[in-house]
Amino acid sequence: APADDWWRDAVIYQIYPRSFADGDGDGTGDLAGVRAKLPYLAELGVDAVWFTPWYVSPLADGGYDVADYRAIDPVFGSLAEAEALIAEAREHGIRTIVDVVPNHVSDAHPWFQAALAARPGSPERERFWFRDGRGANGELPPTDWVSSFAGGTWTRTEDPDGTPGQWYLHLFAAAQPDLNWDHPDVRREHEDILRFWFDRGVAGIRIDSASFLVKDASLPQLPTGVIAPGAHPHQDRDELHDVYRAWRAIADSYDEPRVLVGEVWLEDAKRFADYLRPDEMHSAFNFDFMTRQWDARELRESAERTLREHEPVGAPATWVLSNHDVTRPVSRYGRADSGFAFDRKRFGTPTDVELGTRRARAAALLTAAMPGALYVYQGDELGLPEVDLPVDVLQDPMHFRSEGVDPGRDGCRVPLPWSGTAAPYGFGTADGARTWLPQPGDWAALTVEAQSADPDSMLALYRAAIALRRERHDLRGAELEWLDLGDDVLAFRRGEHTVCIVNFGATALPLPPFREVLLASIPLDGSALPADAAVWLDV
Ligand code: TEU
Repeated sequence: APADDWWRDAVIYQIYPRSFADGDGDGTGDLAGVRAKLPYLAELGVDAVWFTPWYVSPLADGGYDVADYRAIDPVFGSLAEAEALIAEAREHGIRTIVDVVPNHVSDAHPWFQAALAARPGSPERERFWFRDGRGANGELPPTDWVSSFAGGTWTRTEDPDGTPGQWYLHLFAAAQPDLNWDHPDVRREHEDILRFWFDRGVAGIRIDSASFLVKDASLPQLPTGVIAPGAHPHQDRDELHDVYRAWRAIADSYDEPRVLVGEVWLEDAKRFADYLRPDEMHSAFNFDFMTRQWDARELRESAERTLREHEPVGAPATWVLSNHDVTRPVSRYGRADSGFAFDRKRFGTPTDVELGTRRARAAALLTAAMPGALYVYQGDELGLPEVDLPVDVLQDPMHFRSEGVDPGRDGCRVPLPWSGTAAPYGFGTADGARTWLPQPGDWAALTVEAQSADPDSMLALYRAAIALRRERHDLRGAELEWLDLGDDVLAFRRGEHTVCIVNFGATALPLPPFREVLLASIPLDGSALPADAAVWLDV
């Protein structure tokens, strides 16, 4: 493929900077840490890294509350370091994707501070959604919309004299006021932010909450019953496409075109595909796959649907087993119901980590054999489980949903173990430094150091799979042919000579004739594929 098309079959590694690697030893990850680990990423074989937000932020939502989009938070480093990192990564053959958060800003952002200090109806307030409340004294929120985090989507402000004032809209936490995308300042500002990062050599952007942004300015109540496509007051509105067309034009204006990857959550296949039109985003995350159970029929249906949806628009499919918002695969695949990625309420239900690990290994081979781009969330290549953290250390605003029944998303955000046999496992080395979230005491065998020495480790499997994917021509194309090897089996051919088989059944599966085993998720005994295992064959 031409270099400009690198994103079509890339392996993209997601870095959550707070928890990846700690260069200054204060227990929080940083850019110095990432720079020191570039050889690790190069050896893993990834084509690009995507950084979740590294900008100046109060970190009320792990950085998805941005106070300054053009500067790096001092806890992570400086802009000069980010520029050095982008250039050094490129020398290792690794491109950089940054997260752009357009739906909202931090309540510490100067625009919001100015809006709070200004009068109702002032130009400063028009960049957000400030409204009077309902009720005799404005004591009721303007609408009954429900936040993705806790409670409603409106918070009441105080006037300078301390009396209750207007309300402002936030689809997420109260610390994340929503921007008004009808306002020209908001559009212009984000176009400038894009150029700012593209000019610094980033190869693309990941667009946060990309189907929100635009709201019905009349701010109606949510209709009851089924909402027709395009009729939702704050999701997937038609005007969004103008925003992304403008962004695409900016991305395409560079000699080496920049890539737009959207976080687009939509049930409707047609509406989803609209974001992938040739003059909009290059690609969007496919979340359907990770919300499915460990079941051959479900996963095949999901994969078929994804490939079918992408084909007509010419965009590559993407494969995502997890990210910083969902339960780690090793834990969810080890549950009796083999786990829906978002249902953390069942977090307390027992997990068989050994079974989960076995399945997560098979899932790694399954997704790495699919046509399209593969996303790997940091730590999944080490087979880290979800961590059952004590309630008093939880920081995620989502934790407060359901009165604390939901532990939130911190369990998949624990700092990575690099070396040694006890916490902090090479993360946060300064005297007495504690990692920002505590690591479990039993991670000695999961460190990069330990796994690098073990040819059967999860890390070794990921390295081998990514290397084969890169070398083997069959695994580069867009075609996939399903093979029928039984109800509990998922099998497909890629190119002429490569077959991937996953056995979801309870008993070993006799393999069809083959020339060579290219890679197996567990050691094979003769020519049978054990339960919960996957294999790549040369046929
Ligand atoms: O997530 C968007 C989103 O829709 C979330 O509500 C998601 O459904 C939830 O996290 C699933 O558990 C993005 C980011 O990925 C997330 O980390 C941020 O908190 C959110 O936007 C707000 O910026």
